[in-house]
Amino acid sequence: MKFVTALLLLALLLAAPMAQAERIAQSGSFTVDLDSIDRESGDVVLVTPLNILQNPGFETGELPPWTTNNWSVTDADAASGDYCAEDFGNYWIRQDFDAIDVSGINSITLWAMQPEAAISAVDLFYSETDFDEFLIFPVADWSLFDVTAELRAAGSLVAIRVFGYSGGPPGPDHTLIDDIAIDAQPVAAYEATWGAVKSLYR
Ligand SMILES: [Ca+2]
Repeated sequence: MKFVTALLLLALLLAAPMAQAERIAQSGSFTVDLDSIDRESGDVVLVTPLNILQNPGFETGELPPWTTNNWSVTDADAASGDYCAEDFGNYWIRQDFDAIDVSGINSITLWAMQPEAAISAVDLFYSETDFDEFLIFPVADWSLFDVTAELRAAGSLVAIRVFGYSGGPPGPDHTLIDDIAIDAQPVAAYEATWGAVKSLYR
């Protein structure tokens, strides 16, 4: 009996966060909290996109709002879409954003590739001057790096910065990145009343 109770408790503990994470769904340009759907009236709560970064996959074909001291956008070898960002040398690319409390951040991920399989430093900023720097190790194929564990337990994140590298093997010191994502808790944006629209057709 105790064993069954413990199993049930474990199942509940495991299911609770997963259920929460799975209740947000995307369809076309809509992101919706599934628990908010009123199937009678058609009312639903739309939520903001999860990624707080702008131009995360460089699909504008330009860098802004990313800033840099040498990176550029290229339409060769993108991880997804048509564009990615590339650099030759130990230079940085950075995006600043409205401060977000770390408790609201679900994950921080990026795609990276280096033909020479070298190193890439990543900085997470908590103020203009306060940041943590750590390394990821890109290889010659596009790979997904999850750096969520590098996030501090408390504080507010204000920027992310990624470096290329110089030195090592004799070839070009080439770094490419794409689809950088700081996924945050969705925030209810507004309530759409599709019921009112539907009633026009009855
Ligand atoms: Ca892209």
